[in-house]
Amino acid sequence: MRLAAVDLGASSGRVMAGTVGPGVLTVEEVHRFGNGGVRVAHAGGSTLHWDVLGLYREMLVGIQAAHRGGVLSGVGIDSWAVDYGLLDASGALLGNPVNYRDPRTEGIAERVLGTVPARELFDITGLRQLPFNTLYQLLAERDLDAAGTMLLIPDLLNYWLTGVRGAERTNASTTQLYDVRSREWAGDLASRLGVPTRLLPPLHDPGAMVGTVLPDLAAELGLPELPVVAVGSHDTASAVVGVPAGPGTNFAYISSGTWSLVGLELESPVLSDAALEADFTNEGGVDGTIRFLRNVMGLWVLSESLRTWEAQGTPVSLPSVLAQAASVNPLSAVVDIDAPAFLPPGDMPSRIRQACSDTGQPMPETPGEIARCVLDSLALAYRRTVRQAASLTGRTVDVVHVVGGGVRNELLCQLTADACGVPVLAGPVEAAALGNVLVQARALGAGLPDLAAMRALIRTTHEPRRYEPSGREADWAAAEARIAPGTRVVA
Ligand code: LFR
Repeated sequence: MRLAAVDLGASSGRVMAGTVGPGVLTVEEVHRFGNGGVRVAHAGGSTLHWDVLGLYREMLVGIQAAHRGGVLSGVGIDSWAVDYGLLDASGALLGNPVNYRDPRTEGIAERVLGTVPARELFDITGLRQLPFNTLYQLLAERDLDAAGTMLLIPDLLNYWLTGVRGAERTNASTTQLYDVRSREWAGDLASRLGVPTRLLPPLHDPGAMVGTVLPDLAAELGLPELPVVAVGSHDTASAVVGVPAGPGTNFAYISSGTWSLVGLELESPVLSDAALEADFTNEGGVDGTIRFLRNVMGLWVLSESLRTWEAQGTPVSLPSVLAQAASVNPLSAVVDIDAPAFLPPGDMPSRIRQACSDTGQPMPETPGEIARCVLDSLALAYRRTVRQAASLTGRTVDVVHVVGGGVRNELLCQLTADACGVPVLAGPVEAAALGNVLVQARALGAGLPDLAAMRALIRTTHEPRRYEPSGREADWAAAEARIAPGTRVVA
Protein backbone atom coordinates (compact mmCIF):
# COMPACT_ATOMS: atom_id res chain seq x y z
CA MET A 1 0.00 0.00 0.00
CA ARG A 2 1.08 3.57 -0.68
CA LEU A 3 1.04 6.10 2.15
CA ALA A 4 2.02 9.73 2.58
CA ALA A 5 4.13 10.55 5.65
CA VAL A 6 4.30 14.22 6.57
CA ASP A 7 7.36 14.78 8.79
CA LEU A 8 7.92 18.33 10.01
CA GLY A 9 11.19 19.24 11.69
CA ALA A 10 12.27 22.55 13.14
CA SER A 11 14.49 23.36 10.16
CA SER A 12 12.75 21.54 7.30
CA GLY A 13 9.58 19.68 6.48
CA ARG A 14 9.11 16.84 4.03
CA VAL A 15 6.39 14.70 2.58
CA MET A 16 7.48 11.17 1.87
CA ALA A 17 5.66 8.58 -0.22
CA GLY A 18 5.97 5.22 1.50
CA THR A 19 5.27 1.74 0.19
CA VAL A 20 4.63 -1.16 2.57
CA GLY A 21 4.01 -4.78 1.66
CA PRO A 22 5.28 -8.24 2.62
CA GLY A 23 9.08 -7.78 2.78
CA VAL A 24 8.73 -4.31 1.24
CA LEU A 25 9.35 -0.95 2.90
CA THR A 26 10.43 2.13 0.97
CA VAL A 27 10.12 5.84 1.49
CA GLU A 28 10.80 8.39 -1.19
CA GLU A 29 10.90 12.13 -0.63
CA VAL A 30 8.34 13.82 -2.89
CA HIS A 31 8.43 17.32 -1.42
CA ARG A 32 10.82 19.17 0.88
CA PHE A 33 10.50 22.71 2.19
CA GLY A 34 12.26 24.98 4.64
CA ASN A 35 11.00 25.66 8.15
CA GLY A 36 12.27 27.90 10.92
CA GLY A 37 11.43 30.72 13.26
CA VAL A 38 9.88 33.92 11.93
CA ARG A 39 10.53 36.91 14.22
CA VAL A 40 7.77 39.52 14.23
CA ALA A 41 7.97 42.91 15.97
CA HIS A 42 5.23 44.36 18.17
CA ALA A 43 4.89 47.11 20.75
CA GLY A 44 6.19 44.88 23.53
CA GLY A 45 9.29 43.77 21.57
CA SER A 46 9.13 40.81 19.21
CA THR A 47 7.97 37.20 19.11
CA LEU A 48 9.44 34.19 17.36
CA HIS A 49 6.64 32.35 15.52
CA TRP A 50 6.29 29.44 13.10
CA ASP A 51 4.76 30.00 9.68
CA VAL A 52 2.03 27.43 10.25
CA LEU A 53 -0.06 28.36 7.21
CA GLY A 54 3.02 28.03 5.02
CA LEU A 55 3.61 24.57 6.49
CA TYR A 56 -0.01 23.62 5.82
CA ARG A 57 0.24 24.83 2.21
CA GLU A 58 3.50 22.94 1.60
CA MET A 59 2.06 19.84 3.22
CA LEU A 60 -0.87 19.91 0.78
CA VAL A 61 1.52 20.32 -2.17
CA GLY A 62 3.43 17.30 -0.88
CA ILE A 63 0.33 15.13 -0.39
CA GLN A 64 -0.77 15.95 -3.95
CA ALA A 65 2.70 15.06 -5.24
CA ALA A 66 2.62 11.76 -3.34
CA HIS A 67 -0.78 10.94 -4.85
CA ARG A 68 0.37 11.75 -8.37
CA GLY A 69 2.89 8.89 -8.09
CA GLY A 70 0.18 6.30 -7.21
CA VAL A 71 -3.13 6.14 -5.36
CA LEU A 72 -2.70 6.88 -1.66
CA SER A 73 -4.34 4.74 1.03
CA GLY A 74 -3.55 7.03 3.95
CA VAL A 75 -1.81 10.10 5.34
CA GLY A 76 -0.09 10.56 8.71
CA ILE A 77 1.54 13.65 10.22
CA ASP A 78 4.36 13.97 12.75
CA SER A 79 6.24 17.07 13.87
CA TRP A 80 8.39 18.52 16.62
CA ALA A 81 6.66 18.52 19.99
CA VAL A 82 5.28 21.00 22.54
CA ASP A 83 4.08 23.81 20.22
CA TYR A 84 0.42 24.43 19.51
CA GLY A 85 -2.26 26.61 18.00
CA LEU A 86 -5.25 27.94 19.96
CA LEU A 87 -8.70 27.76 18.39
CA ASP A 88 -11.77 29.75 19.36
CA ALA A 89 -15.08 28.02 20.05
CA SER A 90 -15.87 27.96 16.31
CA GLY A 91 -12.55 26.29 15.50
CA ALA A 92 -10.87 29.37 14.00
CA LEU A 93 -7.14 29.78 14.67
CA LEU A 94 -6.40 32.50 17.26
CA GLY A 95 -3.04 33.95 16.35
CA ASN A 96 0.03 32.38 14.87
CA PRO A 97 1.71 29.57 16.87
CA VAL A 98 4.80 30.64 18.81
CA ASN A 99 8.16 28.94 18.36
CA TYR A 100 9.42 27.07 21.42
CA ARG A 101 12.71 28.99 21.25
CA ASP A 102 10.93 32.27 21.99
CA PRO A 103 11.94 33.51 25.48
CA ARG A 104 8.35 34.26 26.54
CA THR A 105 8.43 31.50 29.18
CA GLU A 106 11.30 33.03 31.15
CA GLY A 107 10.47 32.90 34.87
CA ILE A 108 7.25 30.88 34.36
CA ALA A 109 8.67 27.56 35.56
CA GLU A 110 9.74 29.19 38.85
CA ARG A 111 6.19 30.46 39.32
CA VAL A 112 4.72 27.02 38.62
CA LEU A 113 7.13 25.33 41.02
CA GLY A 114 5.92 27.71 43.75
CA THR A 115 2.47 26.08 43.42
CA VAL A 116 3.40 22.52 42.47
CA PRO A 117 6.82 21.35 43.71
CA ALA A 118 9.18 19.90 41.09
CA ARG A 119 9.03 16.47 42.70
CA GLU A 120 5.24 16.35 42.44
CA LEU A 121 5.18 17.74 38.91
CA PHE A 122 7.66 15.06 37.83
CA ASP A 123 5.68 12.38 39.64
CA ILE A 124 2.51 13.26 37.70
CA THR A 125 3.89 14.08 34.26
CA GLY A 126 7.30 12.33 34.16
CA LEU A 127 8.67 15.33 32.28
CA ARG A 128 11.87 17.26 32.64
CA GLN A 129 11.67 21.01 33.24
CA LEU A 130 12.39 22.30 29.78
CA PRO A 131 11.57 26.01 29.58
CA PHE A 132 9.43 25.47 26.50
CA ASN A 133 7.09 22.73 27.77
CA THR A 134 3.54 23.46 26.60
CA LEU A 135 2.42 24.07 30.18
CA TYR A 136 4.81 27.01 30.54
CA GLN A 137 3.94 28.35 27.10
CA LEU A 138 0.21 28.33 27.88
CA LEU A 139 0.87 30.18 31.12
CA ALA A 140 2.87 32.75 29.16
CA GLU A 141 -0.11 33.49 26.87
CA ARG A 142 -1.46 36.99 27.38
CA ASP A 143 -5.08 35.90 27.21
CA LEU A 144 -6.62 32.44 27.21
CA ASP A 145 -10.22 33.63 27.62
CA ALA A 146 -11.06 33.49 23.91
CA ALA A 147 -9.45 30.06 23.48
CA GLY A 148 -11.67 26.99 23.27
CA THR A 149 -9.14 24.32 22.25
CA MET A 150 -5.38 23.85 22.19
CA LEU A 151 -4.14 21.69 19.33
CA LEU A 152 -0.52 20.57 19.05
CA ILE A 153 0.97 21.19 15.60
CA PRO A 154 0.21 17.75 14.03
CA ASP A 155 -3.26 17.75 15.61
CA LEU A 156 -3.86 21.24 14.19
CA LEU A 157 -2.89 20.09 10.69
CA ASN A 158 -5.05 16.98 11.13
CA TYR A 159 -7.92 19.26 12.08
CA TRP A 160 -7.51 21.37 8.97
CA LEU A 161 -7.43 18.19 6.86
CA THR A 162 -10.40 16.43 8.48
CA GLY A 163 -12.39 18.86 10.64
CA VAL A 164 -11.79 16.56 13.65
CA ARG A 165 -10.24 17.96 16.85
CA GLY A 166 -8.22 15.63 19.06
CA ALA A 167 -4.86 15.02 20.70
CA GLU A 168 -2.57 12.12 19.87
CA ARG A 169 -1.02 10.66 23.00
CA THR A 170 2.72 10.58 22.18
CA ASN A 171 2.76 14.31 21.55
CA ALA A 172 0.31 15.08 24.37
CA SER A 173 2.84 13.43 26.68
CA THR A 174 5.30 16.30 26.00
CA THR A 175 2.96 19.03 27.23
CA GLN A 176 3.53 18.56 31.00
CA LEU A 177 -0.27 18.51 31.27
CA TYR A 178 -0.50 14.74 30.76
CA ASP A 179 -0.43 12.03 33.40
CA VAL A 180 2.32 9.63 32.41
CA ARG A 181 0.81 6.74 34.38
CA SER A 182 -2.92 7.01 33.69
CA ARG A 183 -2.23 8.17 30.08
CA GLU A 184 -4.96 10.82 30.42
CA TRP A 185 -4.81 14.60 30.70
CA ALA A 186 -3.66 15.72 34.15
CA GLY A 187 -6.86 17.76 34.63
CA ASP A 188 -6.34 18.49 38.34
CA LEU A 189 -2.83 19.73 37.71
CA ALA A 190 -4.05 21.96 34.88
CA SER A 191 -6.78 23.46 37.08
CA ARG A 192 -4.42 24.08 39.99
CA LEU A 193 -2.13 26.01 37.68
CA GLY A 194 -4.85 27.99 35.94
CA VAL A 195 -4.88 26.19 32.58
CA PRO A 196 -8.56 25.78 31.60
CA THR A 197 -9.28 22.08 31.02
CA ARG A 198 -11.65 22.99 28.16
CA LEU A 199 -8.47 23.56 26.12
CA LEU A 200 -7.53 19.87 26.27
CA PRO A 201 -9.20 17.87 23.47
CA PRO A 202 -10.07 14.15 23.57
CA LEU A 203 -7.01 11.89 23.47
CA HIS A 204 -6.36 9.06 21.01
CA ASP A 205 -3.59 6.53 20.48
CA PRO A 206 -1.24 6.31 17.52
CA GLY A 207 -2.93 3.97 15.08
CA ALA A 208 -6.39 5.47 15.60
CA MET A 209 -8.26 6.89 12.62
CA VAL A 210 -8.45 10.69 12.81
CA GLY A 211 -10.96 10.98 9.97
CA THR A 212 -10.97 11.45 6.21
CA VAL A 213 -9.82 14.46 4.20
CA LEU A 214 -12.73 16.95 4.01
CA PRO A 215 -14.65 16.40 0.74
CA ASP A 216 -14.19 20.00 -0.51
CA LEU A 217 -10.49 19.92 0.17
CA ALA A 218 -10.08 16.49 -1.42
CA ALA A 219 -11.91 17.71 -4.54
CA GLU A 220 -9.72 20.82 -4.70
CA LEU A 221 -6.57 18.74 -4.47
CA GLY A 222 -7.75 15.95 -6.77
CA LEU A 223 -7.53 13.37 -3.97
CA PRO A 224 -9.72 10.29 -3.46
CA GLU A 225 -11.54 9.68 -0.18
CA LEU A 226 -8.41 9.59 1.96
CA PRO A 227 -8.07 8.32 5.55
CA VAL A 228 -5.97 10.42 7.91
CA VAL A 229 -4.32 8.13 10.44
CA ALA A 230 -2.89 9.13 13.82
CA VAL A 231 0.76 8.08 13.92
CA GLY A 232 3.29 8.70 16.67
CA SER A 233 2.71 12.38 15.96
CA HIS A 234 5.71 13.47 18.03
CA ASP A 235 8.54 13.10 15.50
CA THR A 236 10.75 11.47 18.14
CA ALA A 237 8.06 8.84 18.81
CA SER A 238 7.97 7.98 15.11
CA ALA A 239 11.78 8.04 14.87
CA VAL A 240 12.09 5.54 17.72
CA VAL A 241 9.62 3.20 15.99
CA GLY A 242 12.11 3.46 13.11
CA VAL A 243 15.09 2.24 15.20
CA PRO A 244 16.08 -1.10 13.63
CA ALA A 245 16.97 -2.79 16.92
CA GLY A 246 17.02 -6.59 16.91
CA PRO A 247 15.05 -8.67 19.42
CA GLY A 248 16.63 -8.87 22.85
CA THR A 249 19.36 -6.29 22.20
CA ASN A 250 20.30 -3.87 24.94
CA PHE A 251 20.18 -0.69 22.92
CA ALA A 252 20.19 3.02 23.52
CA TYR A 253 19.05 5.32 20.73
CA ILE A 254 20.00 8.77 19.55
CA SER A 255 17.44 10.47 17.36
CA SER A 256 19.82 12.94 15.78
CA GLY A 257 18.66 16.11 14.08
CA THR A 258 18.06 19.66 15.28
CA TRP A 259 17.97 18.02 18.72
CA SER A 260 19.68 14.82 19.81
CA LEU A 261 17.23 12.77 21.83
CA VAL A 262 19.27 10.25 23.77
CA GLY A 263 17.79 7.45 25.83
CA LEU A 264 16.19 4.06 26.27
CA GLU A 265 12.86 2.49 25.39
CA LEU A 266 11.11 1.22 28.52
CA GLU A 267 7.81 -0.41 29.48
CA SER A 268 7.12 2.02 32.32
CA PRO A 269 8.33 5.43 33.45
CA VAL A 270 11.25 5.98 35.81
CA LEU A 271 10.17 8.62 38.33
CA SER A 272 12.99 8.34 40.86
CA ASP A 273 14.65 11.31 42.56
CA ALA A 274 17.84 10.45 40.68
CA ALA A 275 16.04 10.63 37.31
CA LEU A 276 14.56 13.99 38.27
CA GLU A 277 17.95 15.32 39.33
CA ALA A 278 19.60 14.07 36.14
CA ASP A 279 17.02 15.98 34.04
CA PHE A 280 15.64 12.86 32.37
CA THR A 281 12.18 12.82 30.88
CA ASN A 282 9.57 10.11 30.30
CA GLU A 283 7.74 10.64 27.01
CA GLY A 284 4.97 8.41 25.71
CA GLY A 285 5.84 6.18 22.77
CA VAL A 286 3.93 4.04 20.30
CA ASP A 287 2.24 0.94 21.78
CA GLY A 288 2.40 2.27 25.33
CA THR A 289 6.21 2.34 25.48
CA ILE A 290 8.09 5.03 27.38
CA ARG A 291 10.97 7.01 25.96
CA PHE A 292 13.24 7.60 28.92
CA LEU A 293 15.57 10.22 27.48
CA ARG A 294 17.33 13.50 27.72
CA ASN A 295 17.22 16.32 25.18
CA VAL A 296 20.81 17.04 24.11
CA MET A 297 21.16 20.35 22.27
CA GLY A 298 21.88 18.64 18.91
CA LEU A 299 23.04 19.74 15.48
CA TRP A 300 21.15 23.00 15.98
CA VAL A 301 24.37 24.48 17.38
CA LEU A 302 26.20 23.65 14.15
CA SER A 303 23.40 24.82 11.84
CA GLU A 304 23.14 28.11 13.76
CA SER A 305 26.93 28.49 13.41
CA LEU A 306 26.60 28.08 9.63
CA ARG A 307 23.83 30.67 9.64
CA THR A 308 26.01 33.06 11.66
CA TRP A 309 28.96 32.73 9.27
CA GLU A 310 26.67 33.34 6.34
CA ALA A 311 25.16 36.44 7.99
CA GLN A 312 28.68 37.70 8.65
CA GLY A 313 29.50 37.43 4.95
CA THR A 314 31.82 34.42 5.30
CA PRO A 315 29.60 31.49 4.27
CA VAL A 316 30.91 27.94 4.69
CA SER A 317 29.20 24.82 3.40
CA LEU A 318 28.41 21.93 5.74
CA PRO A 319 30.53 19.38 3.81
CA SER A 320 33.55 21.68 3.80
CA VAL A 321 33.30 22.58 7.48
CA LEU A 322 32.96 18.88 8.38
CA ALA A 323 36.00 18.02 6.26
CA GLN A 324 37.97 20.73 8.10
CA ALA A 325 36.66 19.49 11.46
CA ALA A 326 37.91 15.96 10.71
CA SER A 327 41.51 17.17 10.59
CA VAL A 328 41.38 19.25 13.80
CA ASN A 329 43.09 17.71 16.86
CA PRO A 330 40.48 15.66 18.75
CA LEU A 331 39.10 17.02 22.02
CA SER A 332 41.20 20.23 21.88
CA ALA A 333 38.32 22.11 23.50
CA VAL A 334 34.90 20.93 24.65
CA VAL A 335 31.85 22.69 26.06
CA ASP A 336 28.74 21.68 27.95
CA ILE A 337 26.59 21.65 24.83
CA ASP A 338 23.43 21.54 26.99
CA ALA A 339 24.10 24.90 28.61
CA PRO A 340 21.06 27.20 28.31
CA ALA A 341 23.25 29.67 26.37
CA PHE A 342 22.94 27.45 23.28
CA LEU A 343 19.11 27.28 23.25
CA PRO A 344 18.08 30.60 21.65
CA PRO A 345 18.98 31.49 18.05
CA GLY A 346 22.10 33.62 17.66
CA ASP A 347 25.87 33.79 17.27
CA MET A 348 26.91 30.27 18.32
CA PRO A 349 30.61 30.61 17.41
CA SER A 350 30.96 33.47 19.93
CA ARG A 351 29.03 31.57 22.58
CA ILE A 352 31.25 28.51 22.06
CA ARG A 353 34.44 30.56 22.32
CA GLN A 354 33.09 32.18 25.48
CA ALA A 355 32.27 28.79 27.02
CA CYS A 356 35.78 27.51 26.23
CA SER A 357 37.35 30.57 27.76
CA ASP A 358 35.11 30.29 30.87
CA THR A 359 36.45 26.76 31.45
CA GLY A 360 40.07 27.72 30.89
CA GLN A 361 40.45 26.00 27.52
CA PRO A 362 41.94 27.27 24.27
CA MET A 363 39.36 29.12 22.16
CA PRO A 364 38.57 27.51 18.80
CA GLU A 365 38.97 30.07 16.00
CA THR A 366 38.36 28.67 12.51
CA PRO A 367 35.01 27.25 11.38
CA GLY A 368 36.63 23.79 11.33
CA GLU A 369 37.79 24.19 14.94
CA ILE A 370 34.38 25.44 16.05
CA ALA A 371 32.63 22.56 14.29
CA ARG A 372 35.03 20.05 15.84
CA CYS A 373 34.37 21.52 19.27
CA VAL A 374 30.61 21.15 18.69
CA LEU A 375 30.91 17.54 17.50
CA ASP A 376 33.30 16.46 20.26
CA SER A 377 31.00 18.17 22.78
CA LEU A 378 27.92 16.43 21.38
CA ALA A 379 29.66 13.04 21.57
CA LEU A 380 30.69 13.82 25.13
CA ALA A 381 27.07 14.64 26.03
CA TYR A 382 25.95 11.35 24.41
CA ARG A 383 28.50 9.48 26.49
CA ARG A 384 27.28 11.05 29.72
CA THR A 385 23.61 10.57 28.85
CA VAL A 386 23.83 6.95 27.69
CA ARG A 387 25.74 6.04 30.84
CA GLN A 388 23.32 7.92 33.08
CA ALA A 389 20.33 6.28 31.37
CA ALA A 390 21.86 2.87 31.99
CA SER A 391 22.62 3.56 35.63
CA LEU A 392 19.21 5.19 36.32
CA THR A 393 17.42 2.11 34.96
CA GLY A 394 19.85 -0.61 36.04
CA ARG A 395 20.27 -1.72 32.42
CA THR A 396 23.29 -2.31 30.27
CA VAL A 397 23.78 -0.73 26.86
CA ASP A 398 25.63 -2.87 24.32
CA VAL A 399 24.93 -0.80 21.23
CA VAL A 400 23.81 2.73 20.36
CA HIS A 401 21.43 3.13 17.43
CA VAL A 402 21.67 6.52 15.73
CA VAL A 403 18.76 7.50 13.47
CA GLY A 404 17.75 10.71 11.69
CA GLY A 405 19.59 13.32 9.66
CA GLY A 406 22.67 13.16 11.91
CA VAL A 407 23.40 9.68 10.49
CA ARG A 408 24.86 11.47 7.45
CA ASN A 409 27.51 13.03 9.68
CA GLU A 410 30.08 10.20 9.61
CA LEU A 411 32.52 12.03 11.86
CA LEU A 412 29.86 12.44 14.54
CA CYS A 413 28.86 8.76 14.28
CA GLN A 414 32.48 7.67 14.79
CA LEU A 415 32.95 10.10 17.69
CA THR A 416 29.76 8.73 19.25
CA ALA A 417 31.11 5.17 19.16
CA ASP A 418 34.45 6.38 20.57
CA ALA A 419 32.84 8.44 23.35
CA CYS A 420 30.27 5.83 24.37
CA GLY A 421 32.73 2.95 24.11
CA VAL A 422 30.21 0.67 22.34
CA PRO A 423 29.45 0.09 18.65
CA VAL A 424 27.15 2.53 16.89
CA LEU A 425 24.62 1.29 14.34
CA ALA A 426 23.77 4.29 12.18
CA GLY A 427 20.61 4.57 10.12
CA PRO A 428 18.08 4.94 8.76
CA VAL A 429 18.21 8.67 8.08
CA GLU A 430 14.46 8.64 7.50
CA ALA A 431 13.52 6.77 10.69
CA ALA A 432 10.68 9.19 11.55
CA ALA A 433 9.06 8.82 8.12
CA LEU A 434 9.46 5.03 8.30
CA GLY A 435 7.90 4.92 11.77
CA ASN A 436 5.09 7.13 10.53
CA VAL A 437 4.43 4.92 7.49
CA LEU A 438 4.58 1.66 9.48
CA VAL A 439 2.04 2.77 12.09
CA GLN A 440 -0.28 3.89 9.30
CA ALA A 441 0.18 0.60 7.46
CA ARG A 442 -0.71 -1.39 10.55
CA ALA A 443 -3.79 0.74 11.20
CA LEU A 444 -4.90 0.11 7.62
CA GLY A 445 -4.52 -3.66 7.94
CA ALA A 446 -1.00 -4.47 6.75
CA GLY A 447 -0.22 -6.94 9.54
CA LEU A 448 2.89 -5.85 11.49
CA PRO A 449 1.38 -6.71 14.89
CA ASP A 450 3.98 -5.04 17.06
CA LEU A 451 7.12 -2.91 17.21
CA ALA A 452 9.28 -6.02 16.84
CA ALA A 453 7.63 -6.87 13.50
CA MET A 454 7.99 -3.29 12.28
CA ARG A 455 11.65 -3.18 13.25
CA ALA A 456 12.34 -6.57 11.63
CA LEU A 457 11.00 -5.15 8.36
CA ILE A 458 13.20 -2.05 8.72
CA ARG A 459 16.27 -4.20 9.43
CA THR A 460 15.87 -6.23 6.27
CA THR A 461 15.17 -3.20 4.06
CA HIS A 462 17.42 -0.51 5.60
CA GLU A 463 20.58 -2.09 6.93
CA PRO A 464 22.39 0.25 9.35
CA ARG A 465 26.11 1.05 9.11
CA ARG A 466 28.35 -0.08 11.96
CA TYR A 467 31.02 2.08 13.65
CA GLU A 468 33.39 0.42 16.13
CA PRO A 469 34.77 2.38 19.11
CA SER A 470 38.45 3.20 18.75
CA GLY A 471 39.27 2.67 22.43
CA ARG A 472 40.49 6.09 23.60
CA GLU A 473 38.51 5.92 26.83
CA ALA A 474 41.04 7.88 28.91
CA ASP A 475 40.93 10.86 26.51
CA TRP A 476 37.14 11.07 26.73
CA ALA A 477 37.18 10.74 30.51
CA ALA A 478 39.73 13.56 30.73
CA ALA A 479 37.66 15.78 28.42
CA GLU A 480 34.58 15.10 30.53
CA ALA A 481 36.45 16.29 33.63
CA ARG A 482 37.23 19.60 31.93
CA ILE A 483 33.54 20.55 31.82
CA ALA A 484 32.43 18.95 35.06
CA PRO A 485 29.56 20.78 36.86
CA GLY A 486 30.58 24.12 38.23
CA THR A 487 32.02 25.19 34.90
CA ARG A 488 28.63 25.70 33.18
CA VAL A 489 28.14 28.82 31.11
CA VAL A 490 25.17 30.99 32.00
CA ALA A 491 22.55 32.14 29.47
C1 LFR B 1 12.68 16.91 18.04
C2 LFR B 1 11.72 17.38 19.11
C3 LFR B 1 12.10 16.93 20.49
C4 LFR B 1 11.43 17.96 21.33
C5 LFR B 1 11.78 19.19 20.56
C6 LFR B 1 10.90 20.38 20.78
O1 LFR B 1 12.31 17.39 16.80
O2 LFR B 1 10.41 16.96 18.84
O3 LFR B 1 11.73 15.60 20.80
O4 LFR B 1 11.85 18.00 22.66
O5 LFR B 1 11.73 18.79 19.19
O6 LFR B 1 9.61 20.11 20.36
